[in-house]
Amino acid sequence: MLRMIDLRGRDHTPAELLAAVPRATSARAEALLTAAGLVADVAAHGEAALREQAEKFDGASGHEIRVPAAHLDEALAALDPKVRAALEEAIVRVRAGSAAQVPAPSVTQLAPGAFVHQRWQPVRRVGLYVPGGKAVYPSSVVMNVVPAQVAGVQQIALASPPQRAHGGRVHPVILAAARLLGVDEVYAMGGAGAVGAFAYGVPTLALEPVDVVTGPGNNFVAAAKRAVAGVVGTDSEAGATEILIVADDTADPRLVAADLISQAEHDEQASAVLVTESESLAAAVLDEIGPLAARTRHAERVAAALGGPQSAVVLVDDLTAATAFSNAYAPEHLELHLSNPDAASFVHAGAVFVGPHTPVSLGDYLAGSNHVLPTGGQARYAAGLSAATFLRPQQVIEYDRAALAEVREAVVTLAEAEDLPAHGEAVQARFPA
Ligand code: HSO
Ligand code: ZN
Repeated sequence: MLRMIDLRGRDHTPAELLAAVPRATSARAEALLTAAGLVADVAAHGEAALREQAEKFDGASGHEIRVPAAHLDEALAALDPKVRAALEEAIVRVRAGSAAQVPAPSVTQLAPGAFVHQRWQPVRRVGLYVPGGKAVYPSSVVMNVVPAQVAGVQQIALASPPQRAHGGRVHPVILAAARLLGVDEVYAMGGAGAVGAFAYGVPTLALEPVDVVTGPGNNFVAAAKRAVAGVVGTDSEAGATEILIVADDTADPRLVAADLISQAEHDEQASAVLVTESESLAAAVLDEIGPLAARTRHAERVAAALGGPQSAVVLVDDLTAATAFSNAYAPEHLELHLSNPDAASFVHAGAVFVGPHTPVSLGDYLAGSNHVLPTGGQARYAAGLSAATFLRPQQVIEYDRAALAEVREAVVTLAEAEDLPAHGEAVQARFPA
């Protein structure tokens, strides 16, 4: 089960901290080669390549790739009313949380008659990918579609793999969630090929190329997003789930154990890490987690994730050392179970969950935050999926004659310094002698 690492007694560099609890690695370079091949195939051969790949990877053939409206309607009609109500609650909350992510436009007046406006332009058309392999996540439909809608994206297309068990259709709960959100352009296509189809378009399906592709996926989907960089925008990569909990001896070990298990449930590669200065809490969590993990439905997967080198209980000297560990690790999810939590000092985390009543699984579904978050330490520089993912800041500049006159000499001077005299002359042309 979970191993214990004792880092007490001396300071550690961020690199040493990372080496103590190494993340599960993925065969990146290999996946990139494969994914680039699949993307190129779809770019060159369109629908035929998609069908070939569906047969090979999803065991589906003869299916309708562009999902007919009737299938979406049917799926929503068949949706369990309880699931529908829960999804509707999630949509309301995530919509409110996403609206707060839209920055207000601004105007800066630099001098009389000199203005720089900053406005936020939505991308026109996006392709959202919803995985359909090991797990089927209608919540990910909500987390992708809602921020795009809030940002003002005009066209939203969605792709998810054809399911053999459903006659080559997209999973019905995914279809129902799309329909609930008013998304009617849905494709039964998966993996790297789907990313390629979004990036390059597929004429026989009337699938127009998109401007941005987002969404979680396996290694090959992540690699495909890299392969199409420069053709379309993409969001940051969301890989195997991670939870890091910083706790002191006021924490409830049962809740800490339950939350570690909740994210371990996703994947054998998931990371679950507890960092604490309290020996008694560490011992209590280790006592709780074994029996709890054994009783859970996906006990095997959970045991693999908790037993892997990527998961551990880490003993540190004090809260400062715990904070340093967390900031070095930059987890996807950070939970604080502390008597006096100071979320502000935890600067590197995809999202921070504060207090005993805020489990990560709340955020996975309907806290009102987004669950597509940077993993693998990318939280040091990358953000989770948000309305901002679909917005581009654009500056609009307007000077009047007097304002230009004021800086005329400075522009000419810099233009001369760069040996670009025509730049200066363009300004001088506004002031004929
Ligand atoms: N914890 C996952 C998201 C998710 N959980 C979807 C349940 N469904 C990655 O943040
Ligand atoms: Zn989850």
